[in-house]
Amino acid sequence: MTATTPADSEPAWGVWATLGEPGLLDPLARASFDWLCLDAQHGRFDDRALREGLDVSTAAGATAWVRVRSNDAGLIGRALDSGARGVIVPLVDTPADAADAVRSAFYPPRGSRSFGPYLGTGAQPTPTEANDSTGVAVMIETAAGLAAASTIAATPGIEGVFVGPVDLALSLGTTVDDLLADESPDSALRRIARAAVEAGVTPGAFAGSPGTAHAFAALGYRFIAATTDSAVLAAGAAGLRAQLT
Ligand code: 3PY
Ligand code: MG
Repeated sequence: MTATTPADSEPAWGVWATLGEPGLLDPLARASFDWLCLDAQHGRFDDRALREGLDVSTAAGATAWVRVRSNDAGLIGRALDSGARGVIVPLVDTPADAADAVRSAFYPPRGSRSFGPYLGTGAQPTPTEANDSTGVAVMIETAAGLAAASTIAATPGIEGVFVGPVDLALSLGTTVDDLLADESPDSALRRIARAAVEAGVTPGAFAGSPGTAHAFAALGYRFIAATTDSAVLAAGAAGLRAQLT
């Protein structure tokens, strides 16, 4: 994801890792997806698995993001200290929440991230290098976040907004299928994508399956988690087993 991802470009397709197994990230990282995300909110990544998973992903040449557990300066700093390219921050409801996430992710003068290069391996980036390469994507996944989508997307320092469709559907009292099927020009998912594009940041979303990923792409989303580590394993295992019958 870059702040300049054009609307007519190919989406950046990602894999969402939830199993908390660093070793699984090596084959995923080599499978030519554009990015990976290690999910420390709902996935099984504890602090150590996150660090090891980031090492494995980076060694395999992947661009690895972390979905942090919450919008917390300590968690955001630690994910970045461990080598994440950027953080995906859940449940961002207001521009003030988005500004908090940015402050946590960048060193002064842009933010208030604390320096302590002890978790990563290899040469550690200087604060200036880190500030130039760190990404923050804020999740819009509530009715409040939807209402504030334009001002959230316009928060200085964010690289993208990222839809959590399941929480968004829960918060709006609907379903993900109905959100995707809403053809009105002012549908929730179109409003969020439009807010991002108008603010010059990338619209992203969790899809979880190729069909849903294409549906998000058709709505203008360009940074899309198209599958998960467990879905990859299940599909691979089923496909290989079928070859034995
Ligand atoms: C959601 O759909 O709410 C998510 O956070 C995806 O993981
Ligand atoms: Mg969610």
